[in-house]
Amino acid sequence: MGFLNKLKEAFGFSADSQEYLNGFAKTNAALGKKLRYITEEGKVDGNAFMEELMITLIESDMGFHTAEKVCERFEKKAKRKKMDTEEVLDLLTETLAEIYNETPDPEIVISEKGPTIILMVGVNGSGKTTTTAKLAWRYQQEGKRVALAAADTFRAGAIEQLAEWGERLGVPVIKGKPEEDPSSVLVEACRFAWNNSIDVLLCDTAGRLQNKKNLMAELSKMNRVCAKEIPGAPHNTWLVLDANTGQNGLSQAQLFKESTDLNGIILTKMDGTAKGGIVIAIKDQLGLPVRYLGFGEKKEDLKDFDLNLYLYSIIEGLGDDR
Ligand SMILES: Nc1nc2c(ncn2[C@@H]2O[C@H](COP(=O)(O)OP(=O)(O)OP(=O)(O)O)[C@@H](O)[C@H]2O)c(=O)[nH]1
Ligand SMILES: [Mg+2]
Repeated sequence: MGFLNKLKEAFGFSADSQEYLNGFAKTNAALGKKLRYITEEGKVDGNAFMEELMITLIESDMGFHTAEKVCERFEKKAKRKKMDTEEVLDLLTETLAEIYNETPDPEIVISEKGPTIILMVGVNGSGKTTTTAKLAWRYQQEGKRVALAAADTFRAGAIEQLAEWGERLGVPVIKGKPEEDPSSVLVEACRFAWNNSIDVLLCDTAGRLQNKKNLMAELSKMNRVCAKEIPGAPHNTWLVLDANTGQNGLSQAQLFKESTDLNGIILTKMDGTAKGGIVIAIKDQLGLPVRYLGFGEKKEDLKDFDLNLYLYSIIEGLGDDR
């Protein structure tokens, strides 16, 4: 059985299949459908095909280095065999999976004793606050006791934005005052979580643009105060990235990675972009796992990242024009 057929089976059984198909429709048009077109029309011979493949991968935002790696691996596996469209797409999908799986994704850290603290970081407008709320809802669905820390004391209206979500979801929100030191909000939130047997404390932070030195100083202070309150905290620090920012997002991720101990990426606004290739670039270039994908603005629109669903959606997609 071909690789894509195996994925198709997994796909049929998943509850998230439709969201993935819709969310990745644009990437599928720019990547899977385009490659199908190139191979079906017999427009290209070996070298020209490799060039087209490289361009298509770069256009899907896989970035130059990762795209080059994919092409090299693909060429090596193909061994100049004449392949039909299905075989080309099959081999390509297998190559992408191999590159993603080169380093295993570590598990999400759950605190053994006391609340699990999750810090949400990222530049402004990336979707931190919305994603914090979506995660709160997800953990609630799992029967966990959740609290939120509104540690964005920088942007006007940020505290109210999170407080509104808290009210809608029925989740307590520990609020700071505008311009208060975000670290002092975190201390208060950690104490609240500890004293109220909270399972998961999600901390929304400010998305101000800053240089590496200031970012490092702010994040290391937040880390220090959390660790003082709760052993091992923050247990997870997740970078929220707007998928539309593409390669620019990758440099943002690099800056955050150098500034703090990131252990996951959340890609938001996947629903509006053809740049789905960024997932492979992030894993390949930064070695960081993609934890969740944001497919919309509602609380239900956050899905676990699943490599099989992702690959099937970007390469095969809805298949409606076949
Ligand atoms: N379509 C879509 N919109 C999203 C998604 N995630 C967030 N948004 C929207 O993006 C906008 C910014 O989201 P916020 O959650 O406020 O972003 P933020 O990172 O907290 O922004 P700052 O607090 O200013 O740093 C809002 O209008 C959200 O509704 C997503 O997955 N898909
Ligand atoms: Mg925010």
